[in-house]
Amino acid sequence: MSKDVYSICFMCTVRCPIRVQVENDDVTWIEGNPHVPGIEGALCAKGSAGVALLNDHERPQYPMIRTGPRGSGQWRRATWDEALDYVAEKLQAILKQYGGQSVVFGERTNLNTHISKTFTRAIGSPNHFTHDALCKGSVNTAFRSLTGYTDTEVGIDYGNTRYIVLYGRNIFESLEIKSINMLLSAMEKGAKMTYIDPRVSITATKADRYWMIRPGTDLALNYALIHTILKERLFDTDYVRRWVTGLNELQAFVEPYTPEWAEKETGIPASEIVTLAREASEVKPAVVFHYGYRGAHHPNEIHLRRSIVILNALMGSIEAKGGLFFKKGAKAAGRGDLGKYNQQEGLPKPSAPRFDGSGGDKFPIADSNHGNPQTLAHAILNEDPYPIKALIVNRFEPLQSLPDANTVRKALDKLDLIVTIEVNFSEIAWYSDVILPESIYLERADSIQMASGLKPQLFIRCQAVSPRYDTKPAWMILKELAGRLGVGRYFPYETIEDIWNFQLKDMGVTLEDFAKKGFVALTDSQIFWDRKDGIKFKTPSGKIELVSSLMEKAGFPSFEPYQPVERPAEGTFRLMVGRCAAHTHVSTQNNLYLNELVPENELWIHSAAAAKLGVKDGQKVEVRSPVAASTLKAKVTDAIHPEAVFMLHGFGKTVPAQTRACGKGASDTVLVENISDPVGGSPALDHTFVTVRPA
Ligand SMILES: Nc1nc2c(c(=O)[nH]1)N[C@H]1C(S)=C(S)[C@@H](COP(=O)(O)OP(=O)(O)OC[C@H]3O[C@@H](n4cnc5c(=O)[nH]c(N)nc54)[C@H](O)[C@@H]3O)O[C@H]1N2
Ligand SMILES: Nc1nc2c(c(=O)[nH]1)N[C@H]1C(S)=C(S)[C@@H](COP(=O)(O)OP(=O)(O)OC[C@H]3O[C@@H](n4cnc5c(=O)[nH]c(N)nc54)[C@H](O)[C@@H]3O)O[C@H]1N2
Ligand code: SF4
Ligand SMILES: [Mo]
Repeated sequence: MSKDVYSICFMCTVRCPIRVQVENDDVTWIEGNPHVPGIEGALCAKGSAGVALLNDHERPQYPMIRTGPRGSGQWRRATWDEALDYVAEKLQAILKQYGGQSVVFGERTNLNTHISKTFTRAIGSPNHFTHDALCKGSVNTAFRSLTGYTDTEVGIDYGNTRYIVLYGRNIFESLEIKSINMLLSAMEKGAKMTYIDPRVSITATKADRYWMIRPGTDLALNYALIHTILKERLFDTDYVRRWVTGLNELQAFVEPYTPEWAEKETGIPASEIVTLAREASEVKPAVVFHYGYRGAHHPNEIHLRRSIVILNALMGSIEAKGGLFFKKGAKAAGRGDLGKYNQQEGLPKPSAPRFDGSGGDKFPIADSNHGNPQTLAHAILNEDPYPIKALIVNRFEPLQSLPDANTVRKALDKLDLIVTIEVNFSEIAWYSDVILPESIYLERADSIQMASGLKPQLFIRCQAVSPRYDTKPAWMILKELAGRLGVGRYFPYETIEDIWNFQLKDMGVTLEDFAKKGFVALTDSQIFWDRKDGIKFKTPSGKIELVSSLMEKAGFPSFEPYQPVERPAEGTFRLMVGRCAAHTHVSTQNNLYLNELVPENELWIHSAAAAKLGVKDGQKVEVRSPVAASTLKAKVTDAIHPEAVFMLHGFGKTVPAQTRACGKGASDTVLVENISDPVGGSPALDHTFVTVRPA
């Protein structure tokens, strides 16, 4: 018997809608949901490799309790009751002695985050964190400082753009299917792309203009662009008059930052900078200066991200066709909100401050809904602000995603309890006391997804096949644990249908509405706000605040004189990191198919620098940073700026149970120093200098 199941991919966080073909409880085919505009059957390599994850023997197959020292790989198989009783007993003792705040729950944001947040609060802890700060915390803060909205509340109208500028936003490798399909169609209609990166990525090869910028100097480029736009009055005057405050202050600030000045800093010719400003202005407001995620992370990142958002504001492209837009949710479509368990009445609101100083002393204006987990090791080691005794992680890998991983590992040794909810034998799973194996996305259903946008839609992850092993969905694991801790009343569901019905109760949508196409559109037409009078900026002034009340109130200047990012000393290089199309962060390196495509990472190094060091292409080199050293193969190339070296993120695994990935390549996370942008909240992952020598 063959059947189609509409669901949501989870080989990466993008969550593309999929159609899964199932025969005799086995997956025979996966493709993008053909009914969803912009997807239309498309799937990436990682999405296709979901089948290999499903059938993988090298993943946790049952609950496991550690029997030897941490990380020794000595385990005993446990039943679910045994494992959950064990965790509950330990947690209870910790909660009693040290209070709710001594337990930290970390996870990558996912469809069930409202349930994990419920769990954390129910046990009295303020310490739920997500990946957000590590990924794009400073982008989030930059948007809030200018518009009052977080970056997740903003989208890009790729399909109608006429001009796009990407700062290390390697969109064709670090990909999202729908965005690149829309962008490619815009490029077919004549949209122009400028790509800026110290490294020739795949995206660089597809761009109309590529600039190999000196690493860490994008801010200088942007100040010169703003200088030119203001001097030549290339901005959208009506829009700026109506919606922007602080233009005079901006004008005075950028006065000294001429294109000629920026040329010396960035290596990009002044005349080209002026040309870009003029070209973009010609097609405004259908212009996108992409605010990016990962490239150019330095301690002053807040000012780079703000300068990018300001360029969009000057083009009038915020809430414009072909520019950026505010995502519209259920309310804008005249519906009630999707239900969330963490909003239920009576759920405790812990009064202790967060462990990570998010929204507090360390990161006063970072988004404390997400936290700043890069302080985890410091907090544990120094008991600052209080003792932390237990860590529960769900779909998050502190040992490969938090900078200076060796120090993180050392800090974990101080904990009384580490519990990991996982689908892989990750470094953190292997270092835990208990592994609670989650069923993979094809084996489980999850909470409904609200996809806000110009046309808000609801998507649903349905279970395609039965679990291959003794695993459970996280929403069930947390409910069963909560029950054992005496807070089961906050989890009033037995089945996924109970969760769905609770979520849908105010929406005017039923489960049957998903049956035909796997999703529900809440409107027929795009919802744009009226650019003359209807844009609902959430700043105190109701406008885009170039002089930001959020920042100034916290004592951070909106504009700071340009300070060049430190240049590498003779014989050292700036370490840059990034992704490739075949892997998801740190998750897929052991996947049977994807491991074959890209089995290890290499160190990109400029050929002149390599020649000086006597390093040959393919040769093993030692890379040494102030905090660690690793070895990997060199990739000698002219396609990188001579001041930098580059490696893919996510390799250098040490868990023997992952036989395909173990010992291959090097971990960037061990090498990078733990330095942060204290205003924006992101770790400065491109701010470490390394030396290189033949191994
Ligand atoms: N295949 C795949 N796709 C993904 C993901 C994945 O894991 N795999 N993850 C998703 C997630 S969570 C994210 S955050 C995004 C990340 O998407 P991107 O931000 O596009 O991510 P990276 O691949 O890290 O690319 C960063 C680029 O910045 C460049 N760079 C470094 N320093 C500088 C600099 O000073 N200036 C400039 N202009 N560039 C610089 C690097 O050379 C690198 O090419 O991708 C998403 N899509
Ligand atoms: N050094 C360095 N650090 C970085 C980055 C970098 O480039 N360099 N990138 C940063 C960025 S952009 C991001 S977004 C973060 C991402 O950081 P993470 O969220 O930690 O990384 P992921 O690889 O997305 O997934 C983490 C874990 O989730 C597990 N997992 C996958 N699917 C499931 C599931 O269905 N259920 C459960 N329970 N677990 C699952 C995977 O096996 C993996 O171990 O890392 C950040 N940290
Ligand atoms: S981008 Fe690829 S891996 Fe990520 S959700 Fe979409 S299909 Fe799956
Ligand atoms: Mo990310």
